[in-house]
Amino acid sequence: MSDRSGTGPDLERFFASADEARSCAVFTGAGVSAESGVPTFRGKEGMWKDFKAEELATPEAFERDPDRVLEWYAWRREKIADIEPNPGHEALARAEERFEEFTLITQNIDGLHEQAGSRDVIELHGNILRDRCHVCGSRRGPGEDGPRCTCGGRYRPDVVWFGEMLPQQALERAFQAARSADVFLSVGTSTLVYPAAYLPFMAHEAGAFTVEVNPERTPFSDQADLVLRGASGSWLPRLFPREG
Ligand code: BJW
Ligand code: ZN
Repeated sequence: MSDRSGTGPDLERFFASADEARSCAVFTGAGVSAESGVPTFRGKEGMWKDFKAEELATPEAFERDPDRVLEWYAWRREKIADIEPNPGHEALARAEERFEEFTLITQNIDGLHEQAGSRDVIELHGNILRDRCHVCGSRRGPGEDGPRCTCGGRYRPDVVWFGEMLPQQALERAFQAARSADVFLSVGTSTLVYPAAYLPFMAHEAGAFTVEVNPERTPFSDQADLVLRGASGSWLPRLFPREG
């Protein structure tokens, strides 16, 4: 048995649903990495309080001033290089073992879920550690250098900018997981950026027991079956304790 002491009636509702559940899907945003020291996009501490998201994370910005955009990503890669997963990421890596079917869907581009040991992560917005050619789309991993691809196009981070399509297979798998989940958690996301933000609503619509973990209200808060206000690094280890 795992340790469920000190949980209270709210968490009992989660455990009752989780015990019955065959499938669980978890949807994460920048908030899960906040306690690792990665700034979020929006809100008080957001890294974009000095930049507008829409100003730098767009193909138009890159076409207008690639050096400026690449400089911003270089700065962010540097920031991410030294950080470690936190207890929230670790709890989600453990959660894989608890359900017959488990799907982790992230909007994050920092690779921290994989680093914490999650094995099958659906990355909806790409990964900052890879590059891809802005013209032909060919990808390259970390360590490969030079601004241009053999086709002559410029390399850019392999992430999804505003106005760009999400990777289609990843999005389809995520929609399918949200529709078929018995339990669905939405963690650390402002739930403002679409199409990813459809996921919790789809899960709710399809009848999942839905949980929101976030210190702040979001557009999904009113529909969630259970709202846990606070940091994911403290809630997730209580939802998915170490077996002991
Ligand atoms: C904590 C915490 C702690 C703090 N513990 N929690 C309707 C339908 C479809 C599309 C649209 C639509 N309306 C508009 C659109 C277009 C647009 C969009 O959604 N705009 C909205 C802003 C209105 N979407 C797109 O353009 C998407 N593409 C697309 O739709 O293609 C089809 C199309 C093409 C052309 C025209 C129209 C359609 C692409 C979206 C790509 C988003 N990319 C980014 C950048 C990635 C690269 C990079 O990192 O540089 O992805 S933007 C940024 O936002 C990033 C994030 O993944 C994403 C979501 O943010 P997230 O993760 O929720 O972070 P925050 O900061 O917003 O929130 C953090 C939360 O954590 C807060 O709630 C805190 O309270 C909480 N928190 N500490 C737990 N310790
Ligand atoms: Zn190319």
